[in-house]
Amino acid sequence: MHAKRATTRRQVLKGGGAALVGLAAGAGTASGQTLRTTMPDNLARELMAYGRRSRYVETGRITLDNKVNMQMHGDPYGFDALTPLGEQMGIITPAPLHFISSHGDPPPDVDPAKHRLMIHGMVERPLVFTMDELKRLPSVSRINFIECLANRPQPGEERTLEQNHGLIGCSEWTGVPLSLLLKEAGVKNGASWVVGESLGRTQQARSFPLGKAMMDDTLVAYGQNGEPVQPHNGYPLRLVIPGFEGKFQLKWLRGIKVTDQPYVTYWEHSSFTRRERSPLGAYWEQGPKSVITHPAGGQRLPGHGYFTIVGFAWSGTGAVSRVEVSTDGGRTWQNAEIEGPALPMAMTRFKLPWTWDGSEAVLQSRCIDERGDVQPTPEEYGAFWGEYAAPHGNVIQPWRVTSVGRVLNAL
Ligand SMILES: Nc1nc2c(c(=O)[nH]1)N[C@H]1C(S)=C(S)[C@@H](COP(=O)(O)O)O[C@H]1N2
Ligand SMILES: [Mo]
Repeated sequence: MHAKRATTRRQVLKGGGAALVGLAAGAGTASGQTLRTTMPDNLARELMAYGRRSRYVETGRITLDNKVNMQMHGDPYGFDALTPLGEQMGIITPAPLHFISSHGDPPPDVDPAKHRLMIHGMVERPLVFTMDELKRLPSVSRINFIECLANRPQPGEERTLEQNHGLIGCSEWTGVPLSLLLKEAGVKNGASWVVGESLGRTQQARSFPLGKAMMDDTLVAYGQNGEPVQPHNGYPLRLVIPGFEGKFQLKWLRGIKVTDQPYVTYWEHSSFTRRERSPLGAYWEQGPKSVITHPAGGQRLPGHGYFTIVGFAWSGTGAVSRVEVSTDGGRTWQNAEIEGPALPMAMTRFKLPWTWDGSEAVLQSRCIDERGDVQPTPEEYGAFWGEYAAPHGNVIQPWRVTSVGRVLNAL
């Protein structure tokens, strides 16, 4: 058993792994590492009831100040923070690192014992649920991304990966299908929309089509990655509407009103609407999109040689079927390898080995989803939407690696 493993490793280093030579520090120099060391006792105890990261890990969300919020949403009172995408491993965004996009006010401070969800409006039997009652119903767990529609890459050499793409996160959400609650309440004939209503100082509401609410993927979620949804992400209850723009996925959910028209509430039209293409200005589903997260804008390569290009792809209409990567500014494209599952409406990880020869290079990726939709170039996108800064900037993101290893936004 041991002998076999050793052979395999030797083969890798000798054969296909030739490119890797020069990466490792060299045998016999596990430099600086102390073998017999322990964490202080009290720290070790502290980490037992509820774990924390190693004290050497400092990855954090990139919080945006109110000036940026003012520019982004015209809202000086919002709470917004970006997912540190460049540090994410695998497809799940740890809940403490999931981006935050909140308008108007901080999260409400909700006692779950007092929380209620009301299903009302055009229904036969209005219903009120406690959290305990919701948890008694059959639950569903699903891995889905949530992306803010303001997540669009913008030009500017210095713009980083996170500045252009950090308003996305992917969690395993656990809850009850909204359709189950609506069926229980009995939707009346003529109903066509639902309006989600939230707690909080500004008591925001969002309208979305009843058709999506009745699909079994729309959840009233109380769980995020195996524990209660975090306060900034909607504790104790939020809507998860897979594939739809983030703005619909209401946090701190307290009501679902069934109606025969969209309400176009203040928070729906103030910072989100573009009336050119649809009356609500909504595009609903996020288009096929991808981004290389290493090497990516704001990063620096330590020197030439072997690298693994990694990134994420996703689509609001289903699963990612293929990701192509170009390392020569879009002249040629190669199929990237999908790492881990490619789930519908979930972040999907891709990778491609790359040896950087030290000369300037432009790296980019494009996503093809299961419907066959292809992530557009900025030119294709502009031709369709009429303006580059239209909603859903799902354009291809090129990164330029300079000869000294700086990685710059090449849009
Ligand atoms: N009640 C309430 N729900 C809300 C918002 C809000 O400001 N208030 N922001 C919306 C927007 S614009 C987005 S992009 C998503 C972001 O979800 P997250 O903060 O959990 O990442 O929540 C949506 N739900
Ligand atoms: Mo958002």
